[in-house]
Amino acid sequence: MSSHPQGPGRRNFLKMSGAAALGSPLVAGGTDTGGGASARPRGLPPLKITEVRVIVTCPGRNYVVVKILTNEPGLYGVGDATLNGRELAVATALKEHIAPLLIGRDPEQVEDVYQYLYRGSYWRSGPVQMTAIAGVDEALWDIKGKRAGMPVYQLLGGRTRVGALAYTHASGNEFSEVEDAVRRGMERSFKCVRAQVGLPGLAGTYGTSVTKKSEEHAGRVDQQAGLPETEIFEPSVYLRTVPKLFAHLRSKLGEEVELLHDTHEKLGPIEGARLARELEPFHLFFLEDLLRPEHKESFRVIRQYSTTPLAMGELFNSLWDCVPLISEQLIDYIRCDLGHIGGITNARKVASLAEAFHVKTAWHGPADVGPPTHAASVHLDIAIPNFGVQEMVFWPEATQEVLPGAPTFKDGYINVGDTPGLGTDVNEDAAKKYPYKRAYLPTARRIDGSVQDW
Ligand code: CS2
Ligand code: MG
Repeated sequence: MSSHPQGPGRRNFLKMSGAAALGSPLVAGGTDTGGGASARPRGLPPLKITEVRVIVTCPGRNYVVVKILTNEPGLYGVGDATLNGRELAVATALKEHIAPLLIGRDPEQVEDVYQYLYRGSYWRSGPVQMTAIAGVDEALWDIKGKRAGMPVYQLLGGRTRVGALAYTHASGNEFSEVEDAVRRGMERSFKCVRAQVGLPGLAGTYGTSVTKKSEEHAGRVDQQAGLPETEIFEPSVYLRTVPKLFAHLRSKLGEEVELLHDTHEKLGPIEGARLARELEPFHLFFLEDLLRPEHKESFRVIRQYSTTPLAMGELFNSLWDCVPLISEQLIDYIRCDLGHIGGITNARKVASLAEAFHVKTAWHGPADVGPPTHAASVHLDIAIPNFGVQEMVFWPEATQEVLPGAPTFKDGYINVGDTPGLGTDVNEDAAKKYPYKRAYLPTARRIDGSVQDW
């Protein structure tokens, strides 16, 4: 690798190449070691990435953590690169392909690193690559914040709100169980609760085949061993059941609590339209992921029939995945996962695109992405003008031990403090106590045995 073109070395290089005279950024053949930003403005010494550590750990469930170290003693950043059920694919991409590209680079050139990793690999997008990039991106924003002595939300423009309106999960196999779970959420001060119910006669369905504590940990923390479970799903049973659940909840809980529901990409367009229409009287905050991510144009069918607010996006991996739904105003909430769409650098572009089309954000925030991604989401939530709602979880003790500093919850809002950077960290010694366990997401089939989206 040639020397890094920052500081005096870079100035000499520009003189030699004549690029300085043209005022143009660095353009030269040979090894790419960094972008073309001008000389360091604040008189700070040049910063270089010296090491990239990829830490795989399972404090209750698997997490992939990226720790980026610099030549400034003690200055490092931490990001989360967890992709549920495909953790080692991301860890390998990071270790084998991405880490070598980062050594010697200026960690402050966050956008340039993002562009270089996204477009520079030629093979672009996809969940594995974009989760790996997100881990790097979060770590770089963390470094930038620490170096500036500011929390990341300050670097994004400063606070626009006191905290981020949060939602929790409630589920059960009977309507009364779901009702009790929503009540527990409300007692805990949540103003918004997502409600999921089991389907009569079918073994488990998304969001319900979990322990009674599901609303607290919002994930399959107890179900991550061995090979994937298979759930059974039938659209007709689902379509008959869900409107009755919300009729029950509204009659018992009144109008005030905001209710949400996640279809988890299971329906076809006319089924989705029927559900959205039948749920209208119950005034959902939003109805999430009605259709598979491939079928963006089919959201037109749903819009034609219903005024139920729609959310979509946790399976999107690029800015361009979001463009059709946002620019045609086919959804009301874009809910990409910062950890799967390349981190803060890309998500803030998604948010700005959405702002121009009356679309709000609702970043994905389940237990299967780690605390640094949750923190990154909240830093963005409290800095942008078009924030909608933030999905959140409470972390088990073991996760807090390994990945301390997650955002905090109070009076219905999730928040980050004023610690410079993202505010999250990794305890590498504690991480070693919890080795990786192979784990899969569940899969699903129809009653006739054919494959169904889970
Ligand atoms: C989800 C997730 O939180 C949500 O809205 O749809 O629970 C999703 O199933 C998981 O993140 C998959 O790993
Ligand atoms: Mg979802």
